[in-house]
Amino acid sequence: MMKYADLIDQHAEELAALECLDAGKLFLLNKILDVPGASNMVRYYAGAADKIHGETLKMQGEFQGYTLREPIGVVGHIIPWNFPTVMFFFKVAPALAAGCTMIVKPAEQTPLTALYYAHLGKQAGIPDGVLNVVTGFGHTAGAAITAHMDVDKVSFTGSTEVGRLVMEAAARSNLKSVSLELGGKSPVIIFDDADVDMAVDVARKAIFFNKGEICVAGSRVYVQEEIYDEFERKIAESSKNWIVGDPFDAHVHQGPQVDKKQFEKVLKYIDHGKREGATILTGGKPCSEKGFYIEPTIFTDVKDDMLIAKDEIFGPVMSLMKFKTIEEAIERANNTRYGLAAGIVTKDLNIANRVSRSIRAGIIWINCYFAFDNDCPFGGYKMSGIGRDGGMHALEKYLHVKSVVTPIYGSPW
Ligand code: TXE
Repeated sequence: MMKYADLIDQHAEELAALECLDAGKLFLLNKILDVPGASNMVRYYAGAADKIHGETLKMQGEFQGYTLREPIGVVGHIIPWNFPTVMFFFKVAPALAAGCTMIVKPAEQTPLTALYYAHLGKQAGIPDGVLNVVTGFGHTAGAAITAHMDVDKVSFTGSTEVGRLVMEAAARSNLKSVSLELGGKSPVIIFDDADVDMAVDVARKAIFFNKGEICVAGSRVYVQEEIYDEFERKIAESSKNWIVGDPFDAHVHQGPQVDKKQFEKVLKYIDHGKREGATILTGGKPCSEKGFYIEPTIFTDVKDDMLIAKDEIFGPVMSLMKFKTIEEAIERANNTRYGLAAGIVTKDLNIANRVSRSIRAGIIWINCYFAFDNDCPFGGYKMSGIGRDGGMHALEKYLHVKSVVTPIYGSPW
């Protein structure tokens, strides 16, 4: 695994370019964040591989008992197109460390880096048959994995709709273990005492980073009434400096949506928002005739029950809303079927503590957003999923626990 990590670093330039061509993700960020993040994650789990321990059990009878933690077996990893590199290693690195064999099915939109990572894995000396990449569509290649009788576990990241299909297929076949990382509609709550410029920066990144194609995107922004007007004015100004264009250009903040289907889906939601009575503060249309570029879009006059405030759009579209009290903010933030992430911007530690414990979501960012680390478990409450990627928690998904019991004084049975 250490050798694998070194090879990833040595090929960072090609990998970043492939990701840019395939997914429209920014070349520079791929090169300085996603690819080195991947090798770093491989090293993190490599360090865990020889620290997977069992326990000595406190048996009441005259028995000696202990547990073994064994690889769960053959794992199917089904991954999406928005972070092809990060998703690949979120799944593959802990499963390798746990001793599993695996089949990775990348998204049909973005198979290139997964194939390159398989090639580097072979060069690193991972034995044949351990790390396999099978490209293909979801309803064929993906479904074959989820229904297979010899696959022991599926680890899936993608839409909530397909997550449901994955569970159904597992239930109908061999009851394989399933973990799901699904969609989100994450709130960012900005309190009156916040530094407004910092809050604008957090909220802007939370939704426009990676063109909004990110499961933890902060798509619902709630701002307390005293600072609302100032915030609205400043975020409108700042979104003018958010540059959309060629993802190979180092000055660009946002590339094109991944494909035509996603581009059209986002525009449909924007149109729906207008028809429901929300007001466009900035953006609201494609940037150019050619390519799948969409202006960073902010809606005001949004009601909680509008589709744009309820559905995962997966594009650069923010719903900006006003609130009065902390209780109201908590209630509205939790009023969603999702529970993946949340952001809080405040200088008041009591507010930060209270709100972070009251929001039902897998990760809470206080005065920041997207702060990830290898050791940070990540996953959803409610319909955002089951199980955790990241950290030592991810290893557990790929391990069985076996109890072994022996009589201490010969066999009494
Ligand atoms: O995802 P799918 P799509 C959300 C986001 C986006 C929407 C649709 O809102 O707009 O989903 O994106 C495989 N059996 N997210 O359609 O279909 C598929 O081939 C087994 C959030 O691209 O869920 C791909 O490898 N597998 C999300 C993976 O599932 C199947 C990231 C994801 O595709 C399958 C992506 C089937 N029947 C989209 N059907 C997040 N949580 O980050 C498809 N697949």
